[in-house]
Amino acid sequence: MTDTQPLDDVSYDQLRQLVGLVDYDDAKDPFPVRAMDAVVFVAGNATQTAWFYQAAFGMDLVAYSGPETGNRDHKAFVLKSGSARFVIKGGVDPASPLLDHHRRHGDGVIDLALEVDDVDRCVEHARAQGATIAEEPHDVSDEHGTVRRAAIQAYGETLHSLVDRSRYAGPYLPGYEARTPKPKPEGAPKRLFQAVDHCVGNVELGKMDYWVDWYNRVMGFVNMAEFVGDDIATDYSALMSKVVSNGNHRVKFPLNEPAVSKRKSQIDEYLEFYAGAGCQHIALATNDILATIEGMKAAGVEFLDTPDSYYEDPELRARIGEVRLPIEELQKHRILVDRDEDGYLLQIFTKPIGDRPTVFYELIERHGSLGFGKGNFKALFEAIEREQERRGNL
Ligand code: TYF
Ligand code: FE
Repeated sequence: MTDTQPLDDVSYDQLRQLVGLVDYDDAKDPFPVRAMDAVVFVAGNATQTAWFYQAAFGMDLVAYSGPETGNRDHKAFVLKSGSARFVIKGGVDPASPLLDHHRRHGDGVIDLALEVDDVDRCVEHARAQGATIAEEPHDVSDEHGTVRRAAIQAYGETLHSLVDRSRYAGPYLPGYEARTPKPKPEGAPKRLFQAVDHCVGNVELGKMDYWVDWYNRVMGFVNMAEFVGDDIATDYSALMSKVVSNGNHRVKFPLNEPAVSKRKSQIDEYLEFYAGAGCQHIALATNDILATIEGMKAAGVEFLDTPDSYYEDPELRARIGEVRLPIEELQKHRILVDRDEDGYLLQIFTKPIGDRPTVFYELIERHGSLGFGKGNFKALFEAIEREQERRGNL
């Protein structure tokens, strides 16, 4: 498997910096994963949600499936930004299973689809490790070629589709028709982000280690160094967190569980409103976080606030040292900074983007750091709790 192949017009070297890749030889990997294939969402109104991702996240509509293309069950919009692909689905037929899913969970992620070279080999390994196979390996074909796919059941009702598109030249999957993206307004950046950096799962109390072990065994994922342990959990975070990733860190899945604390954990709020375990946030990698935030803010996207005291703290200033942007600029946009032994990162978080207080986004600009912003956990969790309080859920 050539892990150095470029994804669309984002080169391997750009990705290395954007999402923090490490060198890795997957010759002995029982379940080699190339990249995220897509983040698949269900929305109460996919037609309008697809519009949101174009207008506010600057994504390009590249493919479509729906009643007009012979799909009577649902509409599906395929959106791209660099190497990141989102698919937004919404039920059309009143009997569509997507509508039942939406009734239970609201807008959310139904599938974190993974691109693999050998679907059958991955499924056999997963089966031997006791995973539930939601969809057995099979071919789907059209005039553009053949895709081999399968799906594994992960936390809650979340799936991991496994997709081998090496024999396929169509715009997404068989059954989808290509769409020509709308031209961008004059002067608008080509795109607001280039890649999916990580996708976080919230699981029930006491289940984090089960799912870490599941990713280790079933998908051969390795544990990353960054985590929120007992010590931090009881002090202020109200959550515990561990991170698993594929060998070269292209695919990173942090997993959170609520911690028992004085107040209701933000993870409990999610589990209550999502009605179970599910994907909590998706981090999008950008090489110009300022332009990304400005573009999204202009379209009405709301970000978490960070108090001025964060930027005025001399300890923070000493710890972060020199970064690409002046501190005044970071403060103006409430951008968080963290530095570790490998480098630094800039990050910011949106408020939940739907009606339920569940799914939100992170924007991350990495400069060497392979972490997740551990130094910002306190400021971030306090900001999340302020929002939780405004919703009356603390
Ligand atoms: O993905 C991460 O680990 C960071 C921090 O509920 C984080 O983005 C962790 C848990 C959480 C929100 C953010
Ligand atoms: Fe994150």
